Amino acid sequence: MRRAVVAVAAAAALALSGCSAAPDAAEAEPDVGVQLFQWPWPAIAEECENTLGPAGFDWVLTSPAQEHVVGEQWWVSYQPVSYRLESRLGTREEFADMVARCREAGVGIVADAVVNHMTGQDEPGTGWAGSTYAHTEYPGIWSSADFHACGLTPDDDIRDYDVRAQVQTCELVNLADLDTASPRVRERLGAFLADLVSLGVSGVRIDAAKHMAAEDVAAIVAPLPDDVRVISEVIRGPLEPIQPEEYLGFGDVFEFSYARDLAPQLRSGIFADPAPAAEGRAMHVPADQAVVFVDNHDTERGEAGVTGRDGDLYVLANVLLLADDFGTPVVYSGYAFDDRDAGAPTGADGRVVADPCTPGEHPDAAAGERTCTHAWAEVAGMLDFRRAVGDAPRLPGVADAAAYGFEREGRGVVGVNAGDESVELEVPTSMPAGEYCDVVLSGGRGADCPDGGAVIVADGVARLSLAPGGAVAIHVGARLP
Ligand code: LM2
Ligand code: CA
Repeated sequence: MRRAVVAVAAAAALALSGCSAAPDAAEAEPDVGVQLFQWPWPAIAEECENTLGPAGFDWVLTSPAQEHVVGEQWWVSYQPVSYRLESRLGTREEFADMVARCREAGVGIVADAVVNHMTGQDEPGTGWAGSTYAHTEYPGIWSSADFHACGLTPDDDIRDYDVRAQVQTCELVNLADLDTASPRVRERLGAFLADLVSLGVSGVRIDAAKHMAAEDVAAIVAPLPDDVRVISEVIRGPLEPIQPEEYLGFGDVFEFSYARDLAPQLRSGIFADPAPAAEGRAMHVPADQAVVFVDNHDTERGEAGVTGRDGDLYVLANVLLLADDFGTPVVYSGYAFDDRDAGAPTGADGRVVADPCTPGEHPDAAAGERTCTHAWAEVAGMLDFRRAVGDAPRLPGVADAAAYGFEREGRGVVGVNAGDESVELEVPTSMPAGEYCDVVLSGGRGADCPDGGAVIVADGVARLSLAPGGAVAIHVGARLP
């Protein structure tokens, strides 16, 4: 129901704008997110002011804010102990301050919300903020009657993703599974989300949404205001019974197919044009409800995608993500690691720390250091590109050796080279003839275009000089005098 309202409003806006894609069309509202994985609240507030707002990011996806079990690993964030907003990432006050300061900088906050489960601990314990708990006992919040006891597997753990009831009512890696069909449970979880909204968040990520029946999630988010963005995390398993499409009735979903399609193209240097966004892409939810990404905190530790460990290819992946006309892109920014479980660096008090990123810098992050993806010149340049091309459609591309490029009709041209030979790529374009500044190299600062940053468009062709592992992008707003 919530989503329907949004869709009708969007359709009305489209009708008003006449749906024109002419080169002088008004720039479409860009809508780019960034996942600041395990970034503490005060540091996110600073990034909003110094880097994200100026670069034009629209929202930050945070890590969970809930009180969690005590431990060094990053994933303690996914074992809630209570709904107090007191965590290694900051206090309730700091969370509220972050939301306010980011909003002031033009950046919304999308909070990761863990509502499918509580802890995966077998022994009783005390959480980060002092709340006591046992596996299915959370004093003042939940008792064992509020949890599923699926009775479908020997230890009540999920075994078989082909069995819907197991996936949704058994325990995910021993995490105590809330009975989200219960009205009482739904109401309490809804109150938690409402609390986040009362602090000003603009959206929520529903963690482990696949592990809750879509109707349960629908009921939990139903009381939220219509303009709160709900993004369900439903990892697409192509042959599984539970599909992301089930979760579109009340919000958007993360579309895992996007990165799975992109990565092999970059690795092989063999690129294929996707179907036009308006027609939809195979195994993708519709573009207007798809949140797409190169990687996230789970895939960079699991799936064989392109990640920060892939050097140039990772830059190219982000360039293509941001140049595309499909879905809402989320840039991922975390920290380098060599142990999957390793938590983000902490101070003496056990709280997570993060130094500010320097806009335009692209540090070579060693294990434990922040990648600062969101501050890279290449990313800032592509946000600039995205603003300039607006809703101009992506046209069929051209390939030459391991290089590939395409036009956003009349407004921008992008090219990447996934091979180890230089390529002069000729991309047909209806952009006006002239000299343009490569925004990937310049970080979007077109006026003082760096040496080697000029790209010629003549006779309906953009000539992109693509170094091995390089990317170039030009747009109508970065034409040189
Ligand atoms: C998610 N989405 O659906 C998160 O994106 C993902 O990062 C979470 O897993 C998962 N679902 C649960 O919220 C992470 C991490 C796991 C970790 C869990 C719980 O990837 O490794 O599991 O959080 O903290 C860990 C141990 C696991 C153990 C479990 C419970 O790795 O071996 O299971 O804790 O103690 C016995
Ligand atoms: Ca469940």
